[in-house]
Amino acid sequence: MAEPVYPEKDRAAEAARLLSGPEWYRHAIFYQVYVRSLQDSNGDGIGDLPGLISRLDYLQALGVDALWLMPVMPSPFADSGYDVSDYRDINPDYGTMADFDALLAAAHARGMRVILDLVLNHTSVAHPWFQQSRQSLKNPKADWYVWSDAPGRPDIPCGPVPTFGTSAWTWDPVRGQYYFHRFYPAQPDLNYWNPDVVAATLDVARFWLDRGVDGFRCDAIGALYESAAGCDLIPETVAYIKSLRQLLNAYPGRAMVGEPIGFGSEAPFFGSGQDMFQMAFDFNYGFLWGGYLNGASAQPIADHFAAVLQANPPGAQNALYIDSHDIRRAFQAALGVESHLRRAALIQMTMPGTPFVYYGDELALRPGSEVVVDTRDFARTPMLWKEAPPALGRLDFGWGFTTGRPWIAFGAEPDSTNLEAEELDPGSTYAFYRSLLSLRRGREAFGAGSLRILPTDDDSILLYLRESSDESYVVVVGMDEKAWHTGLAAGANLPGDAERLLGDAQLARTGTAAVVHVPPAGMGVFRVR
Ligand SMILES: [Ca+2]
Ligand SMILES: [Ca+2]
Repeated sequence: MAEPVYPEKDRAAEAARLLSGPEWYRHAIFYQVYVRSLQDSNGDGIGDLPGLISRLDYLQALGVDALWLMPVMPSPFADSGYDVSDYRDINPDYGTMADFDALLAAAHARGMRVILDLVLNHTSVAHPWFQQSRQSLKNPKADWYVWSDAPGRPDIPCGPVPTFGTSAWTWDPVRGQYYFHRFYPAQPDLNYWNPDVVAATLDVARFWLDRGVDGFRCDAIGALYESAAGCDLIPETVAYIKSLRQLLNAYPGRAMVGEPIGFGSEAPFFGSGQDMFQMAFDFNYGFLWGGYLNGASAQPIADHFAAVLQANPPGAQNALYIDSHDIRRAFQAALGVESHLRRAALIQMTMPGTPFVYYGDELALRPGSEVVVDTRDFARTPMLWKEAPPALGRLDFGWGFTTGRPWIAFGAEPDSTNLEAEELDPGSTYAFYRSLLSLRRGREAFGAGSLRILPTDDDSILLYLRESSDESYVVVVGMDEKAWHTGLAAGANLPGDAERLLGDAQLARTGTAAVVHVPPAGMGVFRVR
């Protein structure tokens, strides 16, 4: 091993400094948890909060700073918990409020934060608010939902979000009217034009902040209000988000991330950078990286991130993911090529933004094939913690997730994608994630540094520089999986010599130019100052 070119900082101290400051969310690595599929503690086949608590040490060792819990509130489960029937309790499948408090305490004791999925656009049909609203045209909550005599209203020009059906209106025989829903019929939209709804939902946020949560991931938040002018992030919804942010600001050190609807710029979700969301999901990269990395050209990725940086106000940044509960597993988007997935993760960790690792990304978890709620379940299969003893039938084994029968069948190839197997293999995706998360930790340049794209004369090489006040890093990602490439970046003007911290590419300076040699599917991260 060569002598380090640059004196190493105390990365743990740097991480502690960055993660305790007001912009901690820019430096944190988030981990998206589907509680149902992470760890079962009582053998009923359903992951739960005590199970999650038992895996916090694992997550901390992996390098995770914050957890996003997908919905943990009571729900009839028509949409995997995104149909809430009680905003102030815990789904009994997952545990109790005492279990939740214990999770918060255990996470905080490890310096990890916990944000909750806040699903405010709609409730479950089973929510008492809806049950009351549907009773008559005149009751205290008659106007809490969006009702109509016809399956449509001139002031509501939108249909359902694609994949949730063909009509946004469902007949309710109790009330004798139709109700509006952007998502499944079991998810009626709340009527935000009613100030009581605004007050009640802000109160829900207050309830959880008082309980000690560190913020929210706001589901479908652009869809709160509808008007003749449109249904997505109209001015009234913007005003609501600003109220929510004001509420959040009363609690120090909290942050929230918004889920846009569809593609386009995330910038409208940030406002000034101080008055709406701190983070919003980057749908473009999350959905399209598979195509980017399959192409030979690095240009679209470079263009995307350069445009993002241009559009976003100071302090706010995109939340970067390579898969989630809503889309296919990263392994599928990578067309089954793990090196492809790893390069996508490298970009996710080193381009401007906050990385959100979906549980199982670190194992390159394969998709499942069983459907319980809908086909998105293919990306929601349980974690694989242990190898199957040879004597046991693979299908009957719980893989360390459960001692019982799992709520849904495990994903494909469990023999090679369980944690025990990957821990033993220095070439595994898990080993790669360990080094990748460790690389990002305590390095301000990746969380909040500037970005300079370094164009080379070979378009199958993505090359960029991230800089903080006292450190500079070069990242190189090869687009080609089959051949070596050499690229010359004229005028790169790198500030110093290259010390490779990760990967297999080579980087050298020749005058003001930089030269990179990239193996097939190669990559590299270099410190240059
Ligand atoms: Ca359980
Ligand atoms: Ca709505």
